[in-house]
Amino acid sequence: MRNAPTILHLDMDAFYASAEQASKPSLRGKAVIVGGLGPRGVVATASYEARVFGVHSAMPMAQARRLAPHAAYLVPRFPFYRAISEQVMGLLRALSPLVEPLSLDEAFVDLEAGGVAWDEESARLTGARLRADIREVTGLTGSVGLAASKMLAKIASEQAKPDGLVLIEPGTERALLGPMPVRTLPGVGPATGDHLRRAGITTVEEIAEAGQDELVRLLGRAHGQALYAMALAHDERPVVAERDAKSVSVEDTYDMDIHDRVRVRAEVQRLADRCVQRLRAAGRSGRTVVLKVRRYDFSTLTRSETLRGPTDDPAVVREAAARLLESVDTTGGVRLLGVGVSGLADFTQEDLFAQARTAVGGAALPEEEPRREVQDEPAEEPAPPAAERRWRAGHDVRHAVHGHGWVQGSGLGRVTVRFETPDSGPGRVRTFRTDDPELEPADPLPLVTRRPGAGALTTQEPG
Ligand code: DCP
Ligand code: MG
Repeated sequence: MRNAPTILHLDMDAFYASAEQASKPSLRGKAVIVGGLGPRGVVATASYEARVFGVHSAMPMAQARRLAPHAAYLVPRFPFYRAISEQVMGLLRALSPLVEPLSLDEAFVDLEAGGVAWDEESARLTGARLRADIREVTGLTGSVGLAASKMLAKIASEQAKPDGLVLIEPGTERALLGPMPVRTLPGVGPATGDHLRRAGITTVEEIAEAGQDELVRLLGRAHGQALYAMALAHDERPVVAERDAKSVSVEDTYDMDIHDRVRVRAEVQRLADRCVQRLRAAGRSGRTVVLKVRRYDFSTLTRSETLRGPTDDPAVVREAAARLLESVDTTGGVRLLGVGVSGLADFTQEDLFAQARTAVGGAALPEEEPRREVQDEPAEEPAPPAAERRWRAGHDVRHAVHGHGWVQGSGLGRVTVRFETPDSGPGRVRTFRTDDPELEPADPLPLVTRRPGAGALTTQEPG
């Protein structure tokens, strides 16, 4: 392990919700919940103001509504978040060739490989500058962790949240990890956590004290050894630039074998979505979809399917992964599932969408419809009438007279619009008929407006 804290982990704060608040001045400082709004919807994320009520990611939306009835509820706008993510990843790539995105709002950066940091002081300075740059370019805040390993850098950014920076000094890792709950370590989910607790192990220090043999006895060879090493703060995993990677894949090991075929299918879909998130965060696309299955008896098989053209479309990857799963017998139960995309290429989004559509046999979405992203948006029944479907809660609109705004709600032939922009004050609400010819869907406005040669727009505003 290196002896300088030059691995950086960045994680944007309440990413989707912060993006919405920056875009909609009336929501700043308020509880905002983003996710699927249908009866089976789940929370993608909640603003920190909403977290006070106990709302968090992956919670059923119905439960969130009970906890925070007065919050603003919005559907996710993935193209908007992706555009911000590209700005952030661009700033990271300016620091180092070794940038490993984990999702739209999260990445590791090897600062040493980029020559921008070599010791504690230069690392701290680089991290602080990065946070300032992110704020200036995107208008949003991100938290930074710095450490000598990926595991510790990620723990540090978690501690830094929200809007902070934490640096873990090399040599202090074990003392820091010791009192932390076992769940802090990567790969320890609820079931492994329970398993360890029944053996009297609740903290990282207790894992270290138990020793490797005991861990292997409790959790099996691979998992036991890996966990023991992490408890000693040993983590040699390098930062791998997705650009150099030949494939992008995600996998999950399950604490208990999954027997239920429906659950296996659902897990594969979820992994496909996560894989596409990583692919997109890296600005890439791929032609071959790979499914990996490790069965109850540790027999591991992979199946792959090559598409006609490269894709980064979640629907295409999901469908291919689902097809591949149909050729695998999982009756005895599975302990690991993985989905990957290989044959990577750099393509512009536009090309990809066109090719992805061909790849699924011309099942094209109408051009004028915003692309419905599959992730976290299960089919939401009942479908609203066509006129109202144009006006999705939270999406931007433009009115011929009143200008730019966003849909606050629609129904019964009416649509309510709040007229405000990222650099206006909180705006006023007006209601229109859903077929009002003066109202049309619009693209999101940039969160930060800059004049050539000038700083941020704030200098221009009176008062
Ligand atoms: N996300 C999601 N479903 C989840 C978790 C996250 O759709 N179960 C989405 C919404 C988040 C984004 O991914 O905004 C980033 O995930 P994070 O876990 O980093 O959560 P946040 O950025 O929202 O909050 P934090 O400040 O805790 O990082
Ligand atoms: Mg985040």
